[in-house]
Amino acid sequence: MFVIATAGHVDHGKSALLRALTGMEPDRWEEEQRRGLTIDLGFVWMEAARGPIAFVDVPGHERFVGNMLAGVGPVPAVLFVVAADEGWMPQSAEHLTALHALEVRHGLLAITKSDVMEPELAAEEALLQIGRTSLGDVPWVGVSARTGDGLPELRAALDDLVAGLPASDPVAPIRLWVDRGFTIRGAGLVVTGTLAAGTIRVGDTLELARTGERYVVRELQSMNRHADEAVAVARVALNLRGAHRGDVGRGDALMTPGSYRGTAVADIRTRHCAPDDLPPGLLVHIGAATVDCGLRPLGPDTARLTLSSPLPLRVGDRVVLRHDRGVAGGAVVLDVDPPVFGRRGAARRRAGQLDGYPDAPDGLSELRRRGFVREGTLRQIGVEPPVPPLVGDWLVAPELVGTLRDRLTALVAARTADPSAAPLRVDDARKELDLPDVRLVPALLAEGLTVRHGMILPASAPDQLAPAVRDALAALEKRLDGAGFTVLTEAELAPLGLGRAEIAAAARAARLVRLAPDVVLLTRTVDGCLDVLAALPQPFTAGEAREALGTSRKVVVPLLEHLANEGRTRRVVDGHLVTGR
Ligand SMILES: Nc1nc2c(ncn2[C@@H]2O[C@H](COP(=O)(O)OP(=O)(O)OP(=O)(O)O)[C@@H](O)[C@H]2O)c(=O)[nH]1
Ligand SMILES: [Mg+2]
Repeated sequence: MFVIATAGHVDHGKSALLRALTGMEPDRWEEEQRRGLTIDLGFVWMEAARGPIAFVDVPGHERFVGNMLAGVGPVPAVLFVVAADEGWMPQSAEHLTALHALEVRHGLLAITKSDVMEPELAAEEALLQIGRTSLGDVPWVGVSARTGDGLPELRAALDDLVAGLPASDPVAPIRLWVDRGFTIRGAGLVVTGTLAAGTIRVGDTLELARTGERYVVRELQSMNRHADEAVAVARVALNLRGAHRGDVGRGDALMTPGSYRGTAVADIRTRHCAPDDLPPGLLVHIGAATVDCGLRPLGPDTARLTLSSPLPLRVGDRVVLRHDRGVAGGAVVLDVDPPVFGRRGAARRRAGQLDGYPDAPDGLSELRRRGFVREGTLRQIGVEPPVPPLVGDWLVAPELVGTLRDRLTALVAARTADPSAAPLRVDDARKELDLPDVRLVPALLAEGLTVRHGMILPASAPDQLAPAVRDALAALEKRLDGAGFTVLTEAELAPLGLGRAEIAAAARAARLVRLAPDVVLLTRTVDGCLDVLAALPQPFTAGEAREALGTSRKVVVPLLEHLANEGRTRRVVDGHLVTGR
């Protein structure tokens, strides 16, 4: 299925042409038919050589430009209509500006009312105007809805047009901009829209971006017929289970759950208008949505938009900007998660940064800017992950991986050079390198290094314990055998011949765990306490762990942190922990 929107000045014959082509009535309202004027969007379709073509018929009157924009927003191709007798008119120009802002690249020009006047003159002027936009050189056809002249040629040209449309991604996450919502007795709420990418199936769950509410698709129709699934590009009508009148309407977006983030502040690059020429208050149109927004110019062609309500924007989205005098131009969304302006000069610096942003989403520059980012976060803003995750779902900029690896190696080397220094703990390395997740530390270890008992050690580190230390430890282990959870202090250990350097060596050899000067534990005590914790009802709190071990807060807090860093316990909600991975 293909979807094409009309465009053109009021009364130029858009609706009459669709009526003649499809035999269907695009003006749905009694008022529209009475006044011979399209007010709101109309939806009709026809069978064609390459599959059905659905049309979104838009109003040409300047008062209804908002409705027009809701219709063309998600549609990839346009049937541009100019009447032979009137030629190029103000809303011809305004509609063209909007199509250019949205970067619509596929179109066809119909010069209507060819029974009233020869179409050539009007065609010449229109082709000149259209040729300067993203639509470029388009074919044209002279046609009369009254006599039917030119209709066969128009059909043939439409077949050619749809043959040249790019395929849409059938597995993309859904972002369905709703252009109509109505209720049917006995069935509840039905919403319609142009599905630009992805596949919707009966039984799918979609999330309403505005509220986060989820709805199951109970029934799916395309062209008034039931369908088990609809693959983009398509016109779809969805009956949503549990939705009531007014719950979902024009401008709402139904999304694949978890696939998006609502954005109220976005940095943009303007197209065909300069930020300084725009008023500080505007309307922004995207998909079928229209919201008020504030505009703050940053650079000669960059600005920050602050939306009155959040929208599920993606990097690379094209939007239309409109003020009270009409369509002003458009913009491409560069950043949907821009930094807050803090200190003086931040806006100027930001303008400099935005100069380097590409128009099309570029995964690698997005990753480089952030350094670290979760795969899902990139996808939510419409950016394909450019590299596989380093660990978990963490992507790290390729250059940064090398730098971090070198810094980590240097940190470890500094510790190993000093025999009295304790080995570098994994969590300290995380803090030192400012990593967002402790799991990144092992992933960044250079060859020859390994993690043992929460410490980073040379993989080949031999058990270099001096005989005296080994004897002292053996005696200690023997003394504490069966003693339960016992905490040692440096002060207690020193008389046994275990000073700071010896404790550090024993820690490297995984015989002692030193959490603080007066919290030193035998490694086997730590192992043993895990059995105690595992026997607790899961999840447990730090307080419960303290009680079970019969120790103090001062001990249990670093101990639990140590266990978490080693992955032997896991934090769940509200500071609760569970044992095991
Ligand atoms: N003679 C002649 N009249 C036409 C032709 N096409 C449309 N008309 C007439 O022009 C008038 C406007 O036609 P519409 O189809 O309503 O125009 P429109 O572009 O849909 O107008 P809006 O939707 O309000 O922007 C109607 O009275 C039509 O009968 C044509 O090919 N020849
Ligand atoms: Mg009309």
